Amino acid sequence: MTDPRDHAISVLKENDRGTYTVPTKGLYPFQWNWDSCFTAIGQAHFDEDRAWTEMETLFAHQWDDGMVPHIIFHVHDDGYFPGPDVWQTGRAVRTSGITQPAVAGFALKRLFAMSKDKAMAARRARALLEPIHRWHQWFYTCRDPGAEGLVAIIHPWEAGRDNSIDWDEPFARVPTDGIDPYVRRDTQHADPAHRPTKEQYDRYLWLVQHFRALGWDNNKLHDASPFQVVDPGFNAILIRGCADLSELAGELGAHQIAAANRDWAQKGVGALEALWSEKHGQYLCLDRTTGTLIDSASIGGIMAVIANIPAYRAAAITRTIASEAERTRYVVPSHSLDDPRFDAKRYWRGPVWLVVNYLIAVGLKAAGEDAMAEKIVRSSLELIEKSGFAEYYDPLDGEPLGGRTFTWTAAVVLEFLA
Ligand code: 9WN
Repeated sequence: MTDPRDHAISVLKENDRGTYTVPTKGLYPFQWNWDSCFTAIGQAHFDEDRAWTEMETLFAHQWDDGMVPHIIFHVHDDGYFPGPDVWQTGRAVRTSGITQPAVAGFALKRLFAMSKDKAMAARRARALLEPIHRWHQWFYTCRDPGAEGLVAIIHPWEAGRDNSIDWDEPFARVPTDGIDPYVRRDTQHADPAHRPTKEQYDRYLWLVQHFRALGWDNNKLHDASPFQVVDPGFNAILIRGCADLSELAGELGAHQIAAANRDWAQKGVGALEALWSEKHGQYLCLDRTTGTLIDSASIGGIMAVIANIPAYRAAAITRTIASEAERTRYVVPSHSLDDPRFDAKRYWRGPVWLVVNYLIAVGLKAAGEDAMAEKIVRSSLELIEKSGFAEYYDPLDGEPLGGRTFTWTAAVVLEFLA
């Protein structure tokens, strides 16, 4: 194999479409929200200007209400389903109608910290402060109507962990009647045994049609959704995004943005406590429609270390990862091996995702858990040496799974090597 750094850069360049980057050719031919934020961090290692452009393109497609969509369909491509004709969100440049984890605040601060051209960075960062702030505000207005300090996702695709075991219970309440006939494309690019099931796709589609019938009106969608889940990982990313945006805004003189985001971050960290499970040694998802914690120990409750959680919580999470590591060759599996539903090869039900490893390693390092952070970085680099820049990997044997030549995998490898 060529030098991993050179290889990672070549993957990012291969998937670069000029002003945005596709996650991988074929399987995902458009721009995805959280992928783009990680991509920008990767690009900042070799092309600062291009890194800022990646973020700017994403925010150029922000909705008027503040939402930043999970997919931007810049070009026509039948290779992906569901495409813009299914979403029908009525935007000039077509987009999906749901969002994804709010990595942007974290990415912005990281880009600014890495920048060599500080004058350019300050100018471009300043222009992004307000849009990112508006997105955070949208979350706390539209997805936290009870002002609890935690937001709900209303579709599994929003979490970015599409078929996680976390959703099995609440997802069972989503009907499948009346969905339009459809043909999946993902299973033509990747092994169907490593992707979500047809039953899950039926429910994904039912929710899309339901929201579409409500005209994608975010004043209505949360309450009208039969699926409302408070995911600790999703919230932790948002909380970290608020904290980072607050710091950077303060540094750049945007004091109102700094204050509002500091408040959201503080309230969010406090509210996360209600999701802690002593039994599992990690956070769990909350089903907002029933008010109960979901008994499912996934990576969602581990990547919560990216928020500034108390050190004793980070220490407990480290012990939980260590216990999983005794039974897997590579860390961190996306679901606990204690759970009979664990599946080493099926997407978010067991495989290792390097982008999640990155968030966990960053969080653990900040909490002083250096040894585990380093173990995660080592394991990640072993995976790319053995199996290349895959979308995800079997934690037991390291088999590469899903798409190949994968953008965000390459992006975080540049961070691991830095
Ligand atoms: C649906 C692009 C995206 C990631 C998600 C991942 C997968 C899409 C899909 O690919 O989701 O958004 O069609 O499977 O689950 O996290 O952003 O890489």
